[in-house]
Amino acid sequence: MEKQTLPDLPYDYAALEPVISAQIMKLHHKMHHQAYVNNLNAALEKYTAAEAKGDLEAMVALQKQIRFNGGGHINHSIFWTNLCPSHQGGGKLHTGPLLTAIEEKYGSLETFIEKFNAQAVGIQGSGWTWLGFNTTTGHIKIVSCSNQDPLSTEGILPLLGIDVWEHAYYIDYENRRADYLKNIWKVINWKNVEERFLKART
Ligand code: MN3
Repeated sequence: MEKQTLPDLPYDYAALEPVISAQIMKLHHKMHHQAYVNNLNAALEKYTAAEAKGDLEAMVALQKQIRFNGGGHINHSIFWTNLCPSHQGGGKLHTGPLLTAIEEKYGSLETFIEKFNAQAVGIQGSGWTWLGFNTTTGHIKIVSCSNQDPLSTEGILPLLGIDVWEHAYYIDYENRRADYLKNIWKVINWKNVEERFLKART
């Protein structure tokens, strides 16, 4: 298997200020995400070796590490593209099929954001809240996942994920997770979320 690599951010580290500081973005991308990639590659290498030896116990034991670090890599790779500076359109969703789907299900974008934030504030410990697309029902859904569990393992396609691990906000917001969640909507790349929605719907 080819080595996994850290994707570049589609904007500068300071581009999301003042909602998310350059300091957080740099640490989060260069240190945290990079660590998930490194640990994933190490675990996959061990897995390949165990598989070659037919060591089933070692293969099973490695699955926790692969899930955690692979999930971290998958989730952050989506998260970076879900964000964009406000001067490049971040935070703006005025029309289109995604807004229609949100309004059909939640009444309004504001109500959707309230419900999403209520779930995200309530996550105990570390995790993510997602807007996902359930391919079985054909509907969008707000779902929370613990740790780095990827939403796709729930059978739901990820459209928009918000990282509520403390490393995502603590330097800027300290213990005020609710303030981080209130502000992050100013830098949501709705164009990216809508592209994911249209792709998921087909
Ligand atoms: Mn994170």
